[in-house]
Amino acid sequence: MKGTVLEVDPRVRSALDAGEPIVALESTIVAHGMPFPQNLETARNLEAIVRARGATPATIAVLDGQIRIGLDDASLERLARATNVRKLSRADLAYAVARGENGATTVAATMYCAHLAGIAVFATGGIGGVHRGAETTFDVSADLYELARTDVTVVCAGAKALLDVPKTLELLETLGVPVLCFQSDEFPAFWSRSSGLAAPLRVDGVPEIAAVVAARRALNVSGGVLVANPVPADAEIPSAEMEPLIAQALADARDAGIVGKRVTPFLLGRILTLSDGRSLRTNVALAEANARLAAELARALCEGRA
Ligand code: PSU
Ligand code: MN
Repeated sequence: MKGTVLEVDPRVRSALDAGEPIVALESTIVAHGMPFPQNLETARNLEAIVRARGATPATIAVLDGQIRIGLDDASLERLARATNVRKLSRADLAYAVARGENGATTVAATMYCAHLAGIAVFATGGIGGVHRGAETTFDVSADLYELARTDVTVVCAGAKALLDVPKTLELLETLGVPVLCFQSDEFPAFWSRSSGLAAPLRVDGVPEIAAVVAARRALNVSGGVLVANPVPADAEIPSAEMEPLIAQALADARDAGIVGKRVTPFLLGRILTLSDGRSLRTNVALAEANARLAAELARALCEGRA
């Protein structure tokens, strides 16, 4: 079964066989999270950053019903230009495979596929979380539940401030997901370095993160680890500046009757427009910083096992 649906890029295959460091990258950020051509430029840049740090990138997506672990440049471009790509979380993955469709994988689905392929580290922008108003809508991202069950370390810039960040942290704790805040006493809020919420756990160096991952393995604790890496200071948008834009975007989503899977892409798109593109530059900068940190972590984990 694995052989028929998992199509591993030759460069990723050889890195896996040699036990070399690999960093998984998601494709929803390419297909639904950023406009063309910045999405393609960013996707290429993230791969280059991972390579420059001595690891092999593996962007994950579903193309013609095949789960692709690592994309060649033509496939990356196809994904970035396509307009009819399904957003795939855990619930949708097999459906897209069965029908031979194209799909972009969210954090949840990318984690699952990375794990199937034997990849332990994954870099993204922000994770999904508990939406504001979840007490009535029940809108909670499947990303949180995937983190609870799948053994992959996810490097992100925290959870977007348009979510209910305190509830997101509470649920992560309940689900047994360690949240390691990198060089910070606060959990970062994606566009902003601070959320006003204390870091559940703090780490200051890559070897410390690797040690936590190794200790979890030794203790046989299953599930993912979340590393929260604050956006670089020169690219951040302070939360006081973000909050009115978020409020406007949420009101627009409500007025337009946006629900379900469309909520996150809609809000990101509105915020991009309302911030005159500033939020996109921040999004790119934090994704790049996460790719760097993830590559260093992948290397440290490989060295630790050698
Ligand atoms: N954060 C971004 N851009 C994105 C996403 C998050 O800056 O495109 C995507 C990720 O793929 C994440 C998904 O897994 O949104 C969460 O969607 P939902 O809330 O529908 O679970
Ligand atoms: Mn949702």
